[in-house]
Formats: sequence, structure tokens, C-alpha cells
Amino acid sequence: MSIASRLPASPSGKASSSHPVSRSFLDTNLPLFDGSPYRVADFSPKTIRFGRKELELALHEMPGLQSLRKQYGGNKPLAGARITGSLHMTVQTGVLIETLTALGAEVRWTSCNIFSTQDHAAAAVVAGPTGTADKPSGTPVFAWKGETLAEYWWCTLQALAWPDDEGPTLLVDDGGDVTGLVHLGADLEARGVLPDASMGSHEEEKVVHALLRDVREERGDQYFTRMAARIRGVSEETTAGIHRLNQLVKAGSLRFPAINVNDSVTKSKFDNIYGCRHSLVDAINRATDVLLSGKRALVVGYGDVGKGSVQSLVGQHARVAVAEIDPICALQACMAGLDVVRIDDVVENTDLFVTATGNAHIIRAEHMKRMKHNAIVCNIGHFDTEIDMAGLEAMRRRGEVEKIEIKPQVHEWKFRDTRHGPDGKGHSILVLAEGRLVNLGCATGHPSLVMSASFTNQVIAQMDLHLRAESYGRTMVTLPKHLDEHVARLHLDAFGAKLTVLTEEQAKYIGVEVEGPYKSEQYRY
Ligand code: NAD
Ligand code: 9W4
Repeated sequence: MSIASRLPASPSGKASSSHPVSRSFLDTNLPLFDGSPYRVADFSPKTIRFGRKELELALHEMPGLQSLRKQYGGNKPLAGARITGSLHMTVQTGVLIETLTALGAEVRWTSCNIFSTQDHAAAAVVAGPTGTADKPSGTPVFAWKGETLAEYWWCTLQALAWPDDEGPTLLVDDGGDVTGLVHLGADLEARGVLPDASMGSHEEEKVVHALLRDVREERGDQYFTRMAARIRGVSEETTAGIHRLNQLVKAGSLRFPAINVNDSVTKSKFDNIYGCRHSLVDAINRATDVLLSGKRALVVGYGDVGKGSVQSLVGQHARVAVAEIDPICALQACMAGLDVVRIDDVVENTDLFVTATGNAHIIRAEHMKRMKHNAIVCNIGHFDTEIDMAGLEAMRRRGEVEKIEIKPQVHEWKFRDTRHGPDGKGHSILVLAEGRLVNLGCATGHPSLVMSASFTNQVIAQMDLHLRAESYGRTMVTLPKHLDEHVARLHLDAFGAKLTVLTEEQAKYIGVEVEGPYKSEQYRY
């Protein structure tokens, strides 16, 4: 079913364009350059109201963004900025978008994942704080939950395609897709190569090349070159995007400066430790009704995500053990009073398995075959490599195990040939979120306060790029420590925290300024 038949008709009041009507892109039934002010799944008053209520509640829990609105709202420091965002279109991202517009920016947005859009949030952002379904006055959003790959890349293009053909001046990116599209488009133009779907080595690459080919045919061979030249910088949210940017820097092909938001302490520690501490148990509870107290849990990987996950389970009084390869992390686990074990030694006696390594092949089919009846298996680490779902699928194809859906994202896998299940027959295990990230598949990810820390870095990065992008050069930097500290400072009042102020003498003694920064770059928080 194409998007045109799944979504409400294109909104009225199309932006005027000097270009002829576009051909439709692949099987989306959507014109390549749509000209619509938005595309969301459900723009009904009820959905808009629900989204707005959630945005209001989230804003209260996002004190960093609130402070920036209060501190800078009058001066409009982002006036003149045109920001294209490619970042999960969630309630918290809605608050980010409306903070950017409150500071004076013009914004267009799309999601960075085909599944992660919260449709009510998208609708509320389009309607805007004071608009309605009939009279939207918010921000153009092109995103809905469950996009096809063709729809996803179409949405990304719409977020870049400002109606007057002047592209964005700044990008907010998560994972590097929008930055990558602009770079690939401009590089192919520079090399005089005509893009073609057959250039892609897998489905997504084929879609991207098909998009670039269609843009080339409609808008000529300077479209992305001109766009890249106008973009003054990007702020990138995640590790995957930072990796792609590093490759561009190394190859000398980065076309504009980049700010690495991922490695601010107030982003990474909050995302990894406190976010997972909140959302692991949240997800397990939404997925199952199993009491965690007294249950034996194994957390594989005791890095930041593992530490947050352990705290989450300890909070429920589960009996938690850890598996580690790194002696430092293993010793840290001992100091936390945890048993450090090997999965092979405890697999038969453990009630709950959580992977948090960022690594591959952590829980294999042969482990799952040995687990106790109704053991729960989930992953909060790498998005899809930690649990051997392909191995389980292969067993299913051979008839050795049956997959039964209990509800979306919760599956019983019933082994036929084992003898340690009820009545000496086959046992079952419960796999959550298909082995993918359980806190996103079975719950709504991090709470607003955690996202506030992350997104406050994003807004500060955008303001800095808007003010002085050219001073960075074509390279990637992290925000200086005093800004990282500023992000933390903006959250303290919400907790009633009273920060101690250094005396001049104390500051001198420890070799810092009274107003910070307080730690060296090497300090590990
Ligand atoms: P990290 O490097 O701090 O921790 C990973 C730990 O796993 C390390 O201590 C490492 O020694 C250990 N490890 C690696 N291979 C192992 C193995 N075979 N057996 C046992 N231990 C092993 O990384 P992190 O910051 O904790 O992130 C871990 C993963 O979680 C990453 O893939 C990251 O992208 C992801 N992540 C997920 C979320 C989420 O919301 N689900 C949030 C942040 C990060
Ligand atoms: N979400 C997500 C949601 C559902 C989903 C294949 C079908 C990440 C960070 C933030 O990725 C996110 N369903 C999937 S994958 C998937 C991913 N599948 C897999 O089979 C179902 C996501 C950041 N964030 C928070 O954590 C809280 N607010 C935020 O903005 C959001 C979503």
C-alpha cells in the first residue's frame, strides 16, 4: 500500500514553486518534490491535542530547553538560521524543535528511523503551539511511524527542500543520513557521475541512488553542490553519525564543520547510564508481568549501558550477575557487590538475560536451547547484533523451535526437542523486541529529562554554529567543557540543587577559574 493511500490527502495551501510538477518517487506515489507544507500520518484534532498535551508535559521535564528559551528567547539568537533536522520525531524532539523556533530559527524536520516517529508528536509540531488542524502554524514535518525505505528517503529530501530553493544553513543529524545524502549528492555532481539505482550494493543504497538520480533529472547537476555550500554546519547526535563524520574528515571531504554532541558528558553519560537505568525495567514491565525481585538476572557487558541496566534491576531487588571481558569493568562489578560469571556457567539457572556489550553474537541459539523454561532474553546494547536471532530463525526453519507472538514485540520461542520444559517436554523462552533494543521496542526510550540534557547540547551547538561556524574550519569538534558544564548547570534548579561556589583561593589551589571549567579534558566522570 503506498503512502498516498495510507495518509490523509495532501494538505491544502501548497507552497508556490517555479518548478513544474514532479514525477512520483519510486513506489511512494508521492511527487519527488511534493511542495506540501507537511506529511504526517494523522492530522486529526484528537491526535494533535494528544501530542500537544504530551509536549507540554515533556517541556516541564526538560529544564535545559526551558532555560534556553527564557535566557535567549527575547534575543532570537537563531534568527536567520534555517535548520533541517533528521532525528527521531518523538515528543521530546518536538520540544527541541519548538525551542529552536522559539530562538528564531526556521525549521524543517524528518525522522532518522523508519519506526521511531510518534505520530501524535509529529502532528502537534505541525499544528504548532497555537495552531489547529484547519490552521496549522507550526513546523513542517515529514515523518510517520512505519515508513518504507523509499518513503524515508523521500521525507529526508523534503526536509532539505525549502520551498524557495534556498536550502538549509544548518543541519541537526542523528546517525548521519542527512549529512551523508548532501555529501554523496554533491560528490557525485563534482565527479560528473550520473547516479543510478544500480550503483547501490543493497536495498537502501539503491533507494538513495534512485533519489539522487531523480533529483539530478529534475533539478540539474548543481543541486547538492549549491546546498552543501550554503550549509554552515551540522551538529551530530550519535556514535554512528560521529563515525561517518570521522571518515569524511579523514578523507578530507567534509564540506562544513561538525559539532560532535554525542561525546559531551551531559549527553553520553545521561543517554547510556541514566537513560537505560530508567528504561530497561520500564520495557520489561511493559512487555511482561514478571516480578523481577528475587529473580536471577545476567547483564552481559558492564560499561555505561551495563551499569545503568544493573542499577535498574538492582532497584527491583533482582539478584544480578555480570559477564565481562575487561578486567577493569569486571573489578568494578565486584566493587558493586555483583557476581562476575561466564554465561556458559549460569545459562541454565538465569531468569533474565540482558545484553549491553555493543558487540556481536553474545547470546547464541545454543545458549537459548539450554535456558530455563520461560527465561526472558533481551538486548539494550547494539541495535541488532547481540542476540543471535538469525540462529533462532534457522532453527525455526528446521522445525526445531516454534515462534509464537504473545503481543507485538513479545515472542515465545518454544523448543520442540528439549526435555526441561513443563512435564519434561520442550521449554520456551521469551524474546523481547525481536532481539533489538528493548527500551525502544517495548517502551518509549529515555525519559524527557535525559533527552533534555542531550538536546540542550544540540541547541547550544546550533547557536554556536549560527554565530561562528566559519571559525571552526571543515572539521569536527566537541563542545568545549565549559559549555558541557553549562548544560548541567541549566538542569540544577529543577532539582533544587545548590552549587557550591569556589573561593578565589580554592580556585587557585586546584588550578581552575572560579567559573570553570573544573576538570581537565582527561577526567573520567
Ligand atoms: P561500553 O564500551 O562502555 O560498554 C560495553 C562493555 O561490554 C565493555 O565494558 C566491554 O568490555 C563489554 N564487552 C564487550 N564484548 C563483550 C563480551 N563478549 N562479553 C562480555 N562483555 C563484553 O559501551 P556502552 O556505552 O555501555 O554502550 C554499549 C552499547 O549500548 C553500544 O552499542 C551503544 O550504542 C548502545 N547504547 C544503547 C542505548 C539504548 O538506549 N538502548 C543507549 C546508549 C548506548
Ligand atoms: N525508536 C524505535 C522505536 C520503535 C522501533 C523491526 C519492527 C531511538 C532514540 C530515541 O530507535 C528509536 N521499532 C522497531 S525499531 C524501533 C526504534 N522495530 C524493529 O521490527 C519494530 C529511538 C531518542 N529518544 C528517546 O529515547 C526518548 N525520546 C527520544 O527522542 C527515540 C527513538
